[in-house]
Amino acid sequence: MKSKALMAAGIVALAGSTASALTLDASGTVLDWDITPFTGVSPGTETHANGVRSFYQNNYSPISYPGIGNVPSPGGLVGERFDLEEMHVRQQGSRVEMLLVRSSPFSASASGSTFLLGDILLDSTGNGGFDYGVVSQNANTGLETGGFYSVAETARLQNMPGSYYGHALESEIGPWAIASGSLLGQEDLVTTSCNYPGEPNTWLTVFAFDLEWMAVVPESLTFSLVWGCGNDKITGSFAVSSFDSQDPPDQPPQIEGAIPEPTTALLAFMALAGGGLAGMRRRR
Ligand SMILES: [Ca+2]
Ligand SMILES: [Ca+2]
Ligand SMILES: [Ca+2]
Repeated sequence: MKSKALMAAGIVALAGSTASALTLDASGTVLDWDITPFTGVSPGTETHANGVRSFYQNNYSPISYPGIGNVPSPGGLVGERFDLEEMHVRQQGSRVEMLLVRSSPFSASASGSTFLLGDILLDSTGNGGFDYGVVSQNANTGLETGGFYSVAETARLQNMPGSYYGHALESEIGPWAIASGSLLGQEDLVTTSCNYPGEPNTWLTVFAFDLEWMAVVPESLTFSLVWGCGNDKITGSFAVSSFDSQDPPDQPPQIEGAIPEPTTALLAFMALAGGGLAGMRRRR
């Protein structure tokens, strides 16, 4: 027990303002999440035994585009470029993390335009409006990458050739980014890429925020994320669990037995080795 405590302390000492690990094994399984992309039924949702709620929307769009239906616009190989494929959400204490799986990094081009991956927009009251959000990239509207904002104003889709800006579908697609708001907290994003069978060049990013940054902890959160062109959207709702608000935000929640020992040991080894873990934050 003593050595375990020391290892945990070592990991915490490395903690910065970054999201959790994004380490994949040879089969592309995200170790810290026990999630293997492209193994769920799409479209569909599933809550895993470890509490991770998964929204599978690979090769699917909740928007029915003219002529092609519920697939990323403009369909085919070019539509795949904008495919927002999976969203996995979990809560550990007051901390919420979202793992996004998609076909392009933070920008993709079509019709001579470069489109940007939108911000994560959160509806905390279930009325369809967006109250909070996490900024995907400063390039969107100039806000802090990884910043958690209360939303004053949202931004419409990018007004460029190839975009659904001004199209009859724009309101259904919804806003693209946070235009203005108040910065409540910040986490670095963690991103990696991997080739999966039939889905090469897949990008994975973990976004994170703390529920205690919000004025009122909601009962549920609806996540929404679109590309600047509106060519795909991923959305889903997550039920928020109660937690001990006495936990200091920087203290990892004590979830006995929730984490398999080999994972902890591996992470401790990696932390000691110092390999690329400057940005790693453990919330054990
Ligand atoms: Ca796909
Ligand atoms: Ca999709
Ligand atoms: Ca893909």
